Amino acid sequence: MQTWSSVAVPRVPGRPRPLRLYDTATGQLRPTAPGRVARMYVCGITPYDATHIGHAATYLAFDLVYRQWLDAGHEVHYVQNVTDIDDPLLERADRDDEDWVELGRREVDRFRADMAALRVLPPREFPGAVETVPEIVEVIAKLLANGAAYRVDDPEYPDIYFDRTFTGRFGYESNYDEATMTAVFPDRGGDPDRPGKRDPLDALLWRAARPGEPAWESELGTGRPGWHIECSAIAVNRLGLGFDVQGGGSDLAFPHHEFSAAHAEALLGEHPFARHYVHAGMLGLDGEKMSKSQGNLVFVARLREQGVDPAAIRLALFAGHYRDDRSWTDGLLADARARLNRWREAVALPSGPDAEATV
Ligand code: 5CA
Ligand code: ZN
Repeated sequence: MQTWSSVAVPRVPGRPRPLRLYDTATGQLRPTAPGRVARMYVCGITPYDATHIGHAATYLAFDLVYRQWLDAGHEVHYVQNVTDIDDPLLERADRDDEDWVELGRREVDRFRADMAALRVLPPREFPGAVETVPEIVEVIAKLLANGAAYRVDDPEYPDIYFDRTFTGRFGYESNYDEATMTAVFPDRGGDPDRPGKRDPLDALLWRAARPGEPAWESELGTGRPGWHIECSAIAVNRLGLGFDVQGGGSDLAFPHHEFSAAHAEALLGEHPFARHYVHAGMLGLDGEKMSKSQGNLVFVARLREQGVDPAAIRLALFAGHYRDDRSWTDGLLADARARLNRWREAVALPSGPDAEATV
């Protein structure tokens, strides 16, 4: 897919310091140690609704990683996917009696406009799941061939699953124990009760075609890819194994990043998928979880329509620590707007900002 427009990155005076990031897998704050080309994969949107302030917070966190590496003299190979075929997209299209392709296209357009307005640097590659179905199929076929994947015994819907015991490392990325995995799996796209699975936590790789659902013909049969394998295939085919940062919000630590890593490691027989697993905290609204069901989503586009300067949104989201779960409030935005005005006034002074003044 096409990305969005980039912006000039100013040179920052002084010597760059090595970037240290908290890694979920090891539970440590460790320096990133990229080669000449730093490699980063950040999980992209599922385009069934507009970009909310939580998405923006996560992409801004990784925008800082990108800019810090640039400042340190690295070239950055940044890949971000678009999950343009998955259950939530189909459910929304169904609800609104809209074509799922149209819905996805419109929301990706809006996402691009929001990211450009927030001056988030675009990824070098921005592939959608639909355009990468052939490469995902190839990866699943290899997993079937090497015994990491299996078909359920169901002649009507012969879905393909991943055997989570295959690599012997399952759980290393999230560090979740069995009870926690079992508790969160159904809420995050898992299907523990699907008959025929070897283990309730095994993840779907290929969903055989169901009536009325979009499907692709392939050597695996007619169907569509599961979610985790999408990111796994897209990442390894563009960045290789052992890339520097796998990123996303903390809701992706399990099962999504656990399985993305396990799939790739099972495919290539090497470890690790990524050297750092970096997770941004969840943004809520006034202390409540932001969710569609609660109807309390704050959309970036809506704020922009209301005349809020995107630089103030950026500043408000950077007012908190990227890893903390935190709340979006009117006060947070008001403070950021005031701070932005103060900074702009200071920069515009003929004498420049007063070094003694407090912010
Ligand atoms: N397409 C998948 C990833 S492959 C997905 O999770 N899409 S998403 O649209 O639901 O989320 C896009 C990104 O925003 C993900 O990195 C997700 O972790 C992050 N995100 C979602 N909700 C929030 C939130 N409330 N606060 C912070 N980040 C969030
Ligand atoms: Zn992903």
